[in-house]
Amino acid sequence: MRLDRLRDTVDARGRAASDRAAAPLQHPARSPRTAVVVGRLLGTAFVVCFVTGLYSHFLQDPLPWMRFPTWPSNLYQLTQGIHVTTGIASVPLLLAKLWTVYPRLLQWPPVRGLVHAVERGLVGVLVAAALVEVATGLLNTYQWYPWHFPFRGTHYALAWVVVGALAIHVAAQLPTIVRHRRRERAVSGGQVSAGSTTAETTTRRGLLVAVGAGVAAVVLLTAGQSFRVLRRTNLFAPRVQGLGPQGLPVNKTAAAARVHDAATDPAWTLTVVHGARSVALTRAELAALPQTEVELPIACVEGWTTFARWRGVRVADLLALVDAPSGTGARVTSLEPSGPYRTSDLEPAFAHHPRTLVALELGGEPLDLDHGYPARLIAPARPGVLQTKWLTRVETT
Ligand SMILES: Nc1nc2c(c(=O)[nH]1)N[C@H]1C(S)=C(S)[C@@H](COP(=O)(O)O)O[C@H]1N2
Ligand SMILES: [Mo]
Repeated sequence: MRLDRLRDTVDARGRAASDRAAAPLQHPARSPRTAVVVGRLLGTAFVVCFVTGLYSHFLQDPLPWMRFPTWPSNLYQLTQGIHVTTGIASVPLLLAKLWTVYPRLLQWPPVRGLVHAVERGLVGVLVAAALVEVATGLLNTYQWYPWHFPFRGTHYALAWVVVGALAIHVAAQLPTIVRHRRRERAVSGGQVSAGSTTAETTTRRGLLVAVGAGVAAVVLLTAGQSFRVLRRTNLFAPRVQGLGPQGLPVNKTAAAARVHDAATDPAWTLTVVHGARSVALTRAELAALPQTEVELPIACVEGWTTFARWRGVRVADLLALVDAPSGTGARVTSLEPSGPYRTSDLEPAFAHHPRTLVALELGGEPLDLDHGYPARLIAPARPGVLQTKWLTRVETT
């Protein structure tokens, strides 16, 4: 049959070309075991990122039934610090994993049937989604958005793609993963294919040490933006603790938010509303109410956290002025004319929390204009994006 001959010729040529191309890429550390060992670390990093990312997502866009802990007050520093730090750590892991397995792109035959084709296609999706996810996340921490799609929605949707494709990939590779679960097993079990030669083991260890050093380096050089213990080695992170007016970094200035005139207007008042009841308080009237001092962090979604000492009026006390019952939540609104951070909602446990303040002072001085003068919200365990600056209104929800 001529068709059979043609198929055999194509197959032989393809195999020869594949072997020729793959030969120079052969490396003792490019073994299934390396792929499994690095894959385990990378998979763990992705799962940690996914879970902490979901937490951050739902804090900002909760489903109606969701309730969040108000304690510990630095909870979001922990979850988001871990999110960004593991994301950064996954860069060297992802590169090592791709280096280990990319010669497989050249394998012959490219597909061995429908299941194999689907599996390879999904690996393609996984790799592409993971690269975009990690790269956009990293650029976001530097507040650089060189693209035209909304960051949050894309990062969130891709996270599901990555985790879904990862689950299928792990399931498909389960036999290999189990075989390399423990080296002793592979060797003592006499499974020749799974065991390693000494040369292989040595180069693999070398590679893993290099990858481990890479992970340690990127963590040491950036995690100081999130965690005080590492602040001395923070050389590359976009934020430095303690830098900025009143020792606090500023993302959005009053000028950028176009609130300068409204925020410095001596006629400014804070309006507090519950149903038909409302009061408007000047800054002097707010300052004459009982003041509370708290030590609370600004923990930004980009990963940086800075603690500060705030002083101001409890939101609960303001709500009591308009007879709001303790089960009510609250919405605060900024003078900022537009933008996603103009309002934020406090569920009842946060609105009535004794450490949730309309802050007037920071570090013993009136708030800097860039930190939200005349008044800003500060509450425990919330992402920075929800700590609204330049308040004009507090209303019950
Ligand atoms: N009105 C208003 N409030 C805001 C913001 C803003 O852009 N507008 N930025 C938020 C963000 S993202 C953070 S992390 C904290 C601290 O931001 P800053 O660094 O700009 O002070 O304030 C929050 N409050
Ligand atoms: Mo932020």
